[in-house]
Amino acid sequence: MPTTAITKIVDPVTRIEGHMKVEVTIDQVAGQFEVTDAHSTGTLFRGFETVLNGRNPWDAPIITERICGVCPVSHGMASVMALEAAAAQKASGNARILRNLVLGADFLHSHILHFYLLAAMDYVKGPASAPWTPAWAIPARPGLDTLTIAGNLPNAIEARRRAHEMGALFGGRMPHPHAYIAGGFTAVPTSDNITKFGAHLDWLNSFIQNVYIPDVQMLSNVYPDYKAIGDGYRNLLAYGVFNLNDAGTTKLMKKGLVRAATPSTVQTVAAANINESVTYSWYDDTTNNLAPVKGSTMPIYPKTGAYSWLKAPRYQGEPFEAGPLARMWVNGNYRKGISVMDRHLARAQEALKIAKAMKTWLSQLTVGGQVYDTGFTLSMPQSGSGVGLTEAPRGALGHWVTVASGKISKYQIITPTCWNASPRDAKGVRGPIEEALIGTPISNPDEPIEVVRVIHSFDPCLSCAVHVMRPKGKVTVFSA
Ligand code: NFE
Repeated sequence: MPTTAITKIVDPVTRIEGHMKVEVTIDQVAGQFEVTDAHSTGTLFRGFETVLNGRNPWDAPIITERICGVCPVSHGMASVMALEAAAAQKASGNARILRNLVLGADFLHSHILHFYLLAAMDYVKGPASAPWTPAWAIPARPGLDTLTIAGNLPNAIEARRRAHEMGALFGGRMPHPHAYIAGGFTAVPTSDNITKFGAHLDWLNSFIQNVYIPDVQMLSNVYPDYKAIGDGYRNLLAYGVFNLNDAGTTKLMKKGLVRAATPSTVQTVAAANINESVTYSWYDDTTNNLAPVKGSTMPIYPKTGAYSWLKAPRYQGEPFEAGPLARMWVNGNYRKGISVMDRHLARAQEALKIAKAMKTWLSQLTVGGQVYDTGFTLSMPQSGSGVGLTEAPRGALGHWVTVASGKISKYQIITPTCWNASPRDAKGVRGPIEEALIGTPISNPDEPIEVVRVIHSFDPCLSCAVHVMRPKGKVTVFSA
């Protein structure tokens, strides 16, 4: 272990999008290196809210789906929900079911992609060639053969392709399906599409049960120490998703939150309790601590003390973790723990829950049936506002829209990664990933693979550049 500080750039740290860096301070505590502080930085100004101002409200789902190629369907869903709330309408019947099916397919592709192509590489070695190298040395632990390229990785790629094809069968294309419109859905189910969708779904159900879940369990068995690493605040938040009736009163994954002090008590969630702090974000301080319905996107760069383009969303002033573990915990489906490995296990088990439900939904479609609410006014209200709270694969997602003179006058989006990867808030309280990193034991400060494992357990839709600092030493920089 080096005793003199070093400066080093590792590029890339891993194989995800390039919009994030995390700076950690590593120090010796009781003779062991561990993370003693962390700063999470979103390095990309997204600005979709600004793009939407002055647009026709009908454009919002199409535009907001472009926020991301991994979770576009969730943005389409949140957007149509917000518009329908503004117009006091709801999609029903076939439209509700088709929305669920295409969103469900997106969850399946995303969860499988995350485990095999993004997270597993933190534990097993790839071949010694690009894009697998350069890579940090991973201390060998036997028993992970199925996670290699000679193991289930090719099957995972096929699983992802099949899930994408399912989305395209009803959504028209993947990513960015254009089928989500306020008031309904644009595709009418045919027997042919239902049969094709069902064949892929059966294959995926089998893959999830017989390959994905056993592989995650195997990883958890080989790395039991990661059940005690990366817990964070233990506050969990879910908005709920997949309406099971047209009124939206029952959902496959319900809305709720739990706090660390009372983990068995699911509390209600109200959008009015959410606000966003910008004290440490590159936004104008006059927009600090606003509820998203009143929120504003006023970039200021540079700004003293700020270190992220992410705002810091808080619920009743507290940071909350969003994601599959939050959803599964709120629903009572997974309550074994909160840690790196629990996030992976809950994600895999959620995939099975959704895939099984999709089989039922498929059987509920009416071939050739109506997919648009004819009672829906084709013109949006000239003025009004609405919120769409739903779930993306990575967790709670909200869109807030205000319409004035027939145009969008305000649009605010809070993504799950914004909840998880947020910087400090106005009170100086760390975001969930920052907090989860504290106390993480590090075996080699020059190649702190443990830091990446904690970050990846949240499945952030970002790439990570990790800055490692040692007090009194030079700075070691790992950039993606
Ligand atoms: Ni870009 Fe997304 C999901 C959303 S992450 S992947 O899941 O919303 O913030």
